[in-house]
Amino acid sequence: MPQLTMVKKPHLVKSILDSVSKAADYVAAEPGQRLRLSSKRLCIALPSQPIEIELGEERLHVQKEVRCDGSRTVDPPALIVYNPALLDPERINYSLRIKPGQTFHITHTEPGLEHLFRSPREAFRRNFQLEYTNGNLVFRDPISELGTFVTLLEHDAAQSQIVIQRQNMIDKIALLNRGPIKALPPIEALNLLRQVNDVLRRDAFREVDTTGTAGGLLQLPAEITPVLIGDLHANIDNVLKILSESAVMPMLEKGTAALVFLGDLVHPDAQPYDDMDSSVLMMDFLFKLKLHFPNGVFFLRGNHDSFSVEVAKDFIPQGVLWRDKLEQIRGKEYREQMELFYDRCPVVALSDDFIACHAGPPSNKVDSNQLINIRKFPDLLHDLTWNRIRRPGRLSGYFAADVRRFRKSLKLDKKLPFLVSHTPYANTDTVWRDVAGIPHHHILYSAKHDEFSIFTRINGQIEAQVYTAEPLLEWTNRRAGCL
Ligand SMILES: [Mn+2]
Repeated sequence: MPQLTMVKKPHLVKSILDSVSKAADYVAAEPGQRLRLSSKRLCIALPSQPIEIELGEERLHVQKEVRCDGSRTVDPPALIVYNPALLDPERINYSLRIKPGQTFHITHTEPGLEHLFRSPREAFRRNFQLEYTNGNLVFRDPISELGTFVTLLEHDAAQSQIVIQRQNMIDKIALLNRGPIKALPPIEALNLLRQVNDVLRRDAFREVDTTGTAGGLLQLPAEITPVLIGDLHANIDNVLKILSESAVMPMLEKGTAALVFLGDLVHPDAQPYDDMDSSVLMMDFLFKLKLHFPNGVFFLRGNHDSFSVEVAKDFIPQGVLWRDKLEQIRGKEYREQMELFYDRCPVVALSDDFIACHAGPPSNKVDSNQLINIRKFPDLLHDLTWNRIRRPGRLSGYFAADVRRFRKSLKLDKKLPFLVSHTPYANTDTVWRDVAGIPHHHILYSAKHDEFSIFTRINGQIEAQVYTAEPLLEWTNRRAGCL
């Protein structure tokens, strides 16, 4: 009813005007209209279309973040910022999220921001800011003589290139899995795991130990882009999110990227802790992935990748429950094969620009020969998969000197980034750079259900990428039914 709209509009404008500072110009932007940022602030109600920001030669797109199915992620939605010119099927691109209440400020001090631009120095000459509050976008560029323009694009955010690319990737995943992702029948599951264990015996990029089996050290060639994934704790949605993002799938297909899981693939870290079905689903899917990309998928061992009685959460003995569950649904041989799988997992990953393991540095000197022959050194294995960083209020745990010794004893550069998962350092965030003041030591966590982080190589640099979590299993399986 047009009359209703006519009556409502002034109120809408008024409420928006009330909610922003008087210094801002409220603009009812029309699609296609190119607005020049003057020294004043420019305010636009969050539109359903992406907005293009022109900063000289550089273009950024800002849009509300939508899921693969077009629905919004959270309410109010986060914004995603990316450079459409850098969306490339050959390399992983960087994107950034702005949550309600946050301000996006283009400045060289913001970690990772340079990866949004082809020539970041040019972009950093400006002082561009985007404030996202109360459903409004407030743009500001005090250095206006350089000419900064804002254009509302014609298409809906759900039809943007970045969303369509992700939908195509989900279709690829469904094809790879040959149908919906669900727990396999027992015989099929056993055959799959046996094949994976065969691959692991002579796994790529791992020098063999004295028994002739692939050793505990994964040495990833420098030309392969690593995608380092922290604890997942049976959160399959986050695996699907990582695989659907950017050029991960095309690069896996070409052999130019590799997934390196930093352990703790199983056992939920949120209630119900005793649910083992999600862990069964996770392993079935990851094993298929490993067989599909034998040289592109690697599982470092975590403390939860075990049937140990030591493994418990809130007094729930997840290790024992996991063993019993597998024996109950898949039989004794499957359980034994899973034990063999854990035994054959590497423990440390190394490349030219990072070293990574599940938990933390060992408490003693170590050389690469010991890492390769880790099965002979159970204490070393325990350290690398169980150690925790020393946190406020705790007396035990590793600290800066242990990290230094770890690098030094392996003759590594003292600035080589050392990445672990295992211990979320705080309740907020999912990545902690230079954690506890330890230089070049970072913790990432990939199991949370609202957001999570990975590390990857962007423009030749190991960098964290934060993603908003998204329930993708259902969408993937729905797409699988359509293919
Ligand atoms: Mn752990």
